[in-house]
Amino acid sequence: MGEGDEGFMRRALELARKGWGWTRPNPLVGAVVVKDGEVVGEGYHACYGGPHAEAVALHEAGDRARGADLYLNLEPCVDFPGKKTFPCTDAILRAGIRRVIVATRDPNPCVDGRGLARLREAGVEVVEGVLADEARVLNEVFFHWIRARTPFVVLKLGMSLDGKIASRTRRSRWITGEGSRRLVHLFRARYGGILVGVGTVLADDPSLTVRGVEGPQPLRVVLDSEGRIPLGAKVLSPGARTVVATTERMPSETEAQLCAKGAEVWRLPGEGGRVDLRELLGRLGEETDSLLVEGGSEVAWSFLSQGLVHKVAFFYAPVVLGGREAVPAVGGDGVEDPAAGIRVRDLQIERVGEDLLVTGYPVPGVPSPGDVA
Ligand code: AOF
Ligand code: ZN
Repeated sequence: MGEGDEGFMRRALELARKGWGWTRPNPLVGAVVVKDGEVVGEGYHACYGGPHAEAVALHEAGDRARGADLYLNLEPCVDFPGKKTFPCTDAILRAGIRRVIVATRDPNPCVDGRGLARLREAGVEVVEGVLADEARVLNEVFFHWIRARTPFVVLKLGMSLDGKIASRTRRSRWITGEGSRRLVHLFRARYGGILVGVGTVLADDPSLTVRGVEGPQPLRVVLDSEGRIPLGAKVLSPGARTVVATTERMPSETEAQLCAKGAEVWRLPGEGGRVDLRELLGRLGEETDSLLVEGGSEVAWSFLSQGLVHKVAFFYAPVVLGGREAVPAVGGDGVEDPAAGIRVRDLQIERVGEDLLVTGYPVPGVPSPGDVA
């Protein structure tokens, strides 16, 4: 590994982040061309269907790319059926790059090492694994979706310090602060879909749109197995697509009314009268790469207990609500034995204004019998 490799890779990651929200289901990719220790070209993948990071950076570098080093947070692509752009591996060879430094391989089964192999065969020096962990976290959505073809699921909950998402009067506004709410809008722009249970629609009437930050509007999804969603709900307002995920229990009249309001009704198989979440995720995976689950507490437990959450983002406000009738962040039956609790790995803590944001990755363990909702 050369001296400045990490520094230039850090720059590639920084550039990649500029595509935040616009590239899905493509990854975030940044590229830096370095000649004699100096940056001569930079680029990033700015939007889905647009030029790849390498193409932009090599174009900027022009002739100076000959004999230069190229830093990439992701392995360059090769050709495959249905591809929208010229393969970057070929562009790199044509430009006469001498050394390619990548953070990670591209897990796309159509690429998966072929890009690097091709470069090596052509005599280009390839270095792998520089800032690999950072690069994998940056593209955790892509790394999941491209292989599983189901959305990467993030469970986001805003709660009091004592873990309540609503007081005993069911009121939930506003427990977390301004900074947290802003960050939630950034999340909504980053992830392709937002899901809530109909209970949340009835209690809070959220519109589930992105406001105050740059980004595309996510697909709004309401879990509503019986069709209780009010026709005047804000989530049905124009401005973003809305899917109401339901079962055969929704009256066809309700379905017709919802469709007339522009919503899409998905009738899915039921599990004990509730929408089968695996079926829902399978179908959502055809529409988007990621899903932000925003509650409420029953929905949170349903996803968690079935091992369907990839990442949690819990916001804690510096306030205690108390009350045995208050709404806990995660409801359902919970586990009987604390040893059967859902472990969360790689916890990270951040301050967001006065609040704390805790993120981590639930470990897909096997819950003991009787502990599954
Ligand atoms: C790169 N550089 O900037 C990106 C890559 O349909 P296309 O042509 O846009 O190709 C999409 C695939 O290319 C995507 O699934 C992923 O494997 C890779 N993304 N590769 O070399 C980039 N965005
Ligand atoms: Zn490419």
